[in-house]
Amino acid sequence: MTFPISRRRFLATTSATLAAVSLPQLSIAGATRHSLTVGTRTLDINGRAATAFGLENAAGGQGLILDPGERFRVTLTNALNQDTMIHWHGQIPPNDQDGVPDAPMPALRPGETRDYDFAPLAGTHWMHSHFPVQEMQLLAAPLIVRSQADITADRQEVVMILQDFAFASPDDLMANIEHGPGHGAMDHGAMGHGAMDHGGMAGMNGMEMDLNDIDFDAYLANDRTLADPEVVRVERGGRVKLRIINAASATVFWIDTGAIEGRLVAVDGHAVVPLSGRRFGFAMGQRLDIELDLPAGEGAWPILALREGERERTGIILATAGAQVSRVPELGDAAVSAFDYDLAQEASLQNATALPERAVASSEMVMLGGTMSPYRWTINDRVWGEHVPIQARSGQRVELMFHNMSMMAHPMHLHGHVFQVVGVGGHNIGTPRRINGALRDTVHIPPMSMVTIAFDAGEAARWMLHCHHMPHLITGMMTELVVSA
Ligand SMILES: [Cu+2]
Repeated sequence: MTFPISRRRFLATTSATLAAVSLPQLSIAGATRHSLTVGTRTLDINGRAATAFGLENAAGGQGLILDPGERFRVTLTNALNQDTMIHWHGQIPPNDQDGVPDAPMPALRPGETRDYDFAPLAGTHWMHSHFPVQEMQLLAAPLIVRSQADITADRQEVVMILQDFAFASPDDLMANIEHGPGHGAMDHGAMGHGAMDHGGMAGMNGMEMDLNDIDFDAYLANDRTLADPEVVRVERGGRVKLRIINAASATVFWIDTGAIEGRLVAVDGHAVVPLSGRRFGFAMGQRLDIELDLPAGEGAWPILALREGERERTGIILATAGAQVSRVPELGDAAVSAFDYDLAQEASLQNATALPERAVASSEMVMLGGTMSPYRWTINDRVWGEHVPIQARSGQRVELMFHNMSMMAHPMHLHGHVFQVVGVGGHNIGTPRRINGALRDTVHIPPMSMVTIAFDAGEAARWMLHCHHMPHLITGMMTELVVSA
């Protein structure tokens, strides 16, 4: 998934299947209507054919890249034999284009077509089904909106979308989580948690946490594993901007830039004060933009995504035309740590543009809870359907203090808003403190910790607030922010 920019010659790639995202079309800004079709596709997962969902554009690739100033004018077609609904994650469309079934628009029936038209936010975003079981079957794709600065910068942009894949159906995966392998085992103590691998890991001061509910069959970067990774051709001494999307249903990753030190320049599509490093983590729903300055000579540089708490990894390879590309094993030497159990990364992020100063009109605690057995995840002790909506008034400054009282982390996504992370605290963090943190749409709350977000309530409408861990969402971890006029 690479595309050229105006000041660079076209960079050829080695694989015929690389054009996963369409090349930006030359167009008068706003005049083009794009088409996206939700359908099925066949992937090769380590030599075994797999059927997955996808979001195909007119050029035959997945997802969409928009030019600066271009409107999001899309005709979406449901070519599945079941209902679907696509959410434009990271965008703030009018509420009736937000893409949540029956909130307020009904899902698209098989064969149905629907038009979308709104002014998009620039940055690295994505699109996915708001039916969790469809997202678990890879119904997700990049949604990249380039800025004028992207056009003038002399750097190659490389999109990397990460997903977790299982041959088993989502229903079987859920049955395994809830009841153990074979669905019938009642003895959770002896049988463990079925598909769960007991990814428990001690934090810095010994606190146990549960990391991974499902052992997937494969971890994908741009639809491929490290057995046959995408090789992206890069120029010697060139600058690369990685646009990385965690579209996995239940996997937190560390991005490892290996030999090259990276600069984290944006999260969730919003600029941060650049942060240097070789390893940055992110949870489901989140995005990382990382700039790399390549060495002057020939070379091949794997950009890896490491599954937190485990040895599995995936990734792509950046390689100059003459470089030897060697095989990167799919298992690392040792398990990597849990991501951000002490909020060290989140607390080190600083927005490039803060929210305007404004008095806080409403401040609310949001308790995140749940248990592995029974497998049930809650917001304010309630599941979706029994939830009590959070209220706000349009234009008012709202603060939500997430308190995670459970042993799993929860990436919390708020629809229709960009928020700022303004506070961290908790078991591994210490006394709550204010920070001038990142602008985001999805924030990761580790076990026994708290994170405070601030935002100005937007359009008067019902906006979803939910955990982006799909099995958590399936069991009910969603509520609403109801904004009144
Ligand atoms: Cu969760």
